[in-house]
Amino acid sequence: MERKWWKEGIVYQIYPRSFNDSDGDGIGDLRGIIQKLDYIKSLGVDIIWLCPVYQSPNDDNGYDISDYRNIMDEFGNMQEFDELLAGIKARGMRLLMDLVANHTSDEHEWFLESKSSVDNPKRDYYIWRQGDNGTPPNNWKSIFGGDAWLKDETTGEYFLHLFTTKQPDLNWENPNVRNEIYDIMKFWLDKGIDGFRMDVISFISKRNYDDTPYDELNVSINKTYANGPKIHDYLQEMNKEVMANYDMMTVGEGPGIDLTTARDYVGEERNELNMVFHFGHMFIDHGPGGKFDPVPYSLPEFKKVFSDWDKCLRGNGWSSIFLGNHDFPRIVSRFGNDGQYWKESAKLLATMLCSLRGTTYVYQGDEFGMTNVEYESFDDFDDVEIRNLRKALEANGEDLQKFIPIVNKQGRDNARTPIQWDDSENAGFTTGTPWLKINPNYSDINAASQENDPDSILNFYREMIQIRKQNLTLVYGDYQDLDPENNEVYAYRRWDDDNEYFVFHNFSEIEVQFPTDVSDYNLVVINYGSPEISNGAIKLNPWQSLIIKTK
Ligand code: TEU
Repeated sequence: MERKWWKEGIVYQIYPRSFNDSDGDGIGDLRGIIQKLDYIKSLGVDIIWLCPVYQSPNDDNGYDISDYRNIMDEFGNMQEFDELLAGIKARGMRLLMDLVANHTSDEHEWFLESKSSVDNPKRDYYIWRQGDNGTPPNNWKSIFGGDAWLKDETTGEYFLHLFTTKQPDLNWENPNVRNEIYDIMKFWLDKGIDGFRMDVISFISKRNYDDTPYDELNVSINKTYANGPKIHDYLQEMNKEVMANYDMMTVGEGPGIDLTTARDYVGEERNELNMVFHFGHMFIDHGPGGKFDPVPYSLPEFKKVFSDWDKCLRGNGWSSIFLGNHDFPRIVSRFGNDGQYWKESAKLLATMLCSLRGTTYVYQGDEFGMTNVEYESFDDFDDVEIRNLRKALEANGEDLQKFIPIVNKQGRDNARTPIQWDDSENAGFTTGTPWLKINPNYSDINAASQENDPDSILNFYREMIQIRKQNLTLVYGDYQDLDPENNEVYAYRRWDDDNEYFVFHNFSEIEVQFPTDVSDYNLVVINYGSPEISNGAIKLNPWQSLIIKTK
C-alpha cells in the first residue's frame, strides 16, 4: 500500500461557529481559531477540516453559501483567513475546506438571476420543473422534512431542494455549473489549502425526475438521491480539471454510498476521490421514520460496518475512520457511556479511532470528552432540521415536550454547543452571549482542567495519536475481527510482515473473559487498569480497552 500524507495524517474537524469567539459577539470566528492553533497542534493532529466559513445567511449554519469567495462577516474576513492558513502552515499542518457543491443558498447571485425569469441565462444553473396542476413535479422529499420542491411565484415553476427551501440544488448537468465549481476549487487551492471535504457529493447527479419515485417504505432517502447516473463522469471530470493538478486530499461525504458502490468512488484507478465518509454506523439506529425514530442495534451490527468496509476497500481504495461530526450526537454519549464510565469509554473510542485502517478523524471537543446536552425546550435548539421537526409536530398537533428527550438524544445541536475551554463564564468560549446555550457541565468537562492531568481524556488522545504515528501497522496493516458475534467485546487483529497487534475493547458494563492464546507481548496502550491474561483468556473490565503487540 503506497504511503500518503492523507492516509497517515490525523484530521481535526472544526465547526467554526462553536469553536472560539474572539470578538465577544457570541459566535466563533477565524481569529478565535488562530488563538487556538497551538492547542490544536499540541493534540498531534496534522490536518484541519474547517466547516464552511463562506458568506451565508446561515439557514443551515454555513451549508447554504451565498458567496464562495468571501468569508462570512460573523467569522471575520479574507485577511484573517490568510493569517489562519499561514498559522496552520507555520505549524506544519494542512487545511481542508468544506466544498458545498450540491446546492447554494437561495441568496446566491446565481439563484437570484435564475429565479428571475424562465429565459434567464442562469435559469438552468438550478433544477426547475413545471408542477402538475398545483402539485410538485414528483414525490421527492427533503432530507430536512417536507417536499423537495418549492414553487416560486416569480415564474410559477418549482425548484428542487433536497435540503432546506433556502438550499436550491445546483444542476450539474449544466457544464457552466461544473466549471463554476471547478473555478471555486482552484481559487482556494491556489491560496494554498490542501484539499476539500465534499458535502453530500454523492447527490450531485440526479435521477430522472419523472420515473424515480421516492419510496418511503423500501428505499432510504439517501439511496433515492445518491449514486446518480452521471456521478462518476462528474467526479472524473472534476479530478481531471482540478484534483490532478494539486498535491491535495479529497474526502467525499457520501450518504447512500454503500459497499457495492464505494470502490467506484475511491478505487485508485478511478481517479475520483481519495476516500469517503460512509454512514453505515452513523445511521445504524435510524428507524423507518429516520433519526428521530431510533431503533436499537447490537454491537455485532456496529462492528460489522467496520469489518465490511475494511474488506471492501482492502488493497484498493481508502476509507475514513470517524464516529462523530457536526451532524451527529457526541460520541461518548452515543457510542460510549457518558455517566459512570465517561473517562474510560471516551478513551476506548479514542483507541478505536486510532487503531483501524483508514484516515482518522477527530471532532472538536471529543478530544476531552464533551457530551450531549439536555435542553428543556424546543426554543433552545438552533438546528434547522430540529426547527423543521418542530413545525411538523405542531402541524400534527403533537405534544412537543414529549419529543424533547428524542431530540436531545439524536439532534445535531449536541455536537454544536460551544467548545468548553475552561470553567470560567461561558466556558471561556465567549465574553458575550453564546449563539447556542453552553452545556452546563462545562464546569466539570473542559480542556483546561485536563491539560496537566496525565490521566485525562485529553492527554490520552495526545498519547494515542502519537502511538498511531509510531506504529504505522495500525494505519496500513491488515485487519480481522476476532469474534464478530461477541455482544460485549470488539476485538481485532492488525498486522503486516513486521508487526502484529491485538486490540480489545469492552463495550459493556460487565467484566468479560475473552479467549486469546497471546502470551508473549508488549503492552502498547491501555485506558485503565493493567492487562490480565491467564488460562487462555484476557480479562476485560467494563469499558476497558487496550492494544498489545506480540513479540
Ligand atoms: O449533511 C448531509 C447529510 O444528509 C447527513 O450528514 C445527515 O443526514 C444530515 O445532516 C441530516 O441529519 C451535510 C452536512 O454535513 C450538513 O451539516 C448539512 O446540513 C447538509 O449536508 C446540507 O448541506
